[in-house]
Amino acid sequence: MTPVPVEDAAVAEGLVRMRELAGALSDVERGGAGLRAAPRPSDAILGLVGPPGVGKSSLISALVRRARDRGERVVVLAVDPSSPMTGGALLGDRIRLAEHATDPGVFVRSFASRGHPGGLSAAIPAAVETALALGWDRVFIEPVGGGQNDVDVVACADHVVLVVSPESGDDIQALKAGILEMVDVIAINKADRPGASTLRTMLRSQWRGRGQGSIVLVSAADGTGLEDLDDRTREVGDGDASRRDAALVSAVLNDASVALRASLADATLRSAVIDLARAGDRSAAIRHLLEGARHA
Ligand SMILES: Nc1nc2c(ncn2[C@@H]2O[C@H](COP(=O)(O)OP(=O)(O)OP(=O)(O)O)[C@@H](O)[C@H]2O)c(=O)[nH]1
Ligand SMILES: [Mg+2]
Repeated sequence: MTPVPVEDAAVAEGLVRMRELAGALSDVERGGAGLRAAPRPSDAILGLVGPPGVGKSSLISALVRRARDRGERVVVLAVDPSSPMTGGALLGDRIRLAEHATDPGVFVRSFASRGHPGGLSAAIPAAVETALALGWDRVFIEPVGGGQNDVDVVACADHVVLVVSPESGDDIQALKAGILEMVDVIAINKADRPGASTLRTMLRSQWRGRGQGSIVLVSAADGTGLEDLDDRTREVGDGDASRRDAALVSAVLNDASVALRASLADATLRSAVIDLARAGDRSAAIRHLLEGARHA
């Protein structure tokens, strides 16, 4: 291989750090435990969740720009549920983040859950901790495909922003139940388009129990509100433990359901569970299933 010429030592050091992180993340992706960060700031991990096309990647790109201006080294993880349907979305993420492609202080990785023993909820924290342990300052996470991925991201992020846009009215109704209670800030992106303030009014009434100031109007396109959003996502506080606990419980329940479903691949267990359920004894069926899964 021809050596890559680099103009100065700082760039060379940056490339070495990138390679180190790339290798460590590949290890995590293969099911490795990863590294554990020493005590770290409680605002290092930012998750951006929300319906497709609302501008999550564009906002991340803008927030990355601000972080770079502060001298922080940044990792962006696009979390891929490994469905063939998401190929286009990941390509879109790459394009949105292209302005940072030659910056050795920005590492972008699409993180696939395929084959990971614990599913996404185990892979994401390991990847994030590994990045922080290797000295990267901030991690942005964008789940692709929503649903359970959103919850898994909420469970490991210090701050979570729900991104919506004036066009996403229907998608907001369809958000995974409870996700609204799990986010710290709602960013209404594309505020340069009509309908943003109407949406804010609607969300204010829907999003009870939170400070109304936590709904911000932003535009990744013209820069409106970015400073405000950046400040809110870096406010160091105690963190909302209840929010994270709720997401963790939801993530564990999801993993449990995946594991129970997998254990039903055993034909004997499956027919025993069906027999009990058919006989009307649902709780016996559940007990039998749990017991069977434990020995699987
Ligand atoms: N008008 C306007 N368009 C925007 C803004 N932010 C993003 N867009 C556009 O919205 C489209 C989707 O942006 P992305 O950043 O890819 O959105 P996303 O939420 O990451 O999309 P997925 O990853 O596919 O779910 C792109 O065409 C962007 O150029 C904004 O503030 N204003
Ligand atoms: Mg995106």
